[in-house]
Amino acid sequence: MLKHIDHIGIAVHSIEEAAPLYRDVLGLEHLGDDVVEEQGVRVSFYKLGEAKIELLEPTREDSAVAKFLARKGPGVHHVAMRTEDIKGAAAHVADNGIRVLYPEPRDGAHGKLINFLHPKDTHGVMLELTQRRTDGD
Ligand code: CMX
Repeated sequence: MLKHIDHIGIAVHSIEEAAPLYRDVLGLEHLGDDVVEEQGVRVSFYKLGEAKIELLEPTREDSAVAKFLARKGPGVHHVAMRTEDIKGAAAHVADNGIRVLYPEPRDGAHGKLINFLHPKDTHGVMLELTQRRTDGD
């Protein structure tokens, strides 16, 4: 059902301030940036093997990431797991009593389909399901 970790999302106040650690000190390749208006975030991706680090900076005060930062401060916001069948994976999880946040997958960064499992049902770490639309990454 799940292939591998796609990325780890880290909430930060400023990508500009956080990026030098990942890019320059840790030496991770910068894969690109995106803005996901629906989620109220600007994101920046760094390659780590077949997985990525995703820095998340809020673009508006009412976004989930802004709320997270206000409540907890910077830190791990979610772990994303790649699947080739996001609807099937979400249905399976929901059948097992875990809250899936969206009835249908939504658009994420770089055109991926995304959905989330409620962190209160997943031992405190929010899990994201993600599916590529094409062979691109
Ligand atoms: N990880 C772990 N716990 C989290 C969390 C997260 N990412 N987000 C919220 N929580 C916890 C809070 O700490 C809080 O716990 P306590 O009550 O024990 O303090 C509880 O959940 C409720 O927090 P809240 O701030 O009141 O948040 P809401 O209930 O309004 O919303 C959630 C929580 C998960 C439904 C909402 O954040 C959501 O819809 N998330 C999915 C969308 C998202 O996160 N988008 C950003 C990423 C986009 C991307 O990667 O492209």
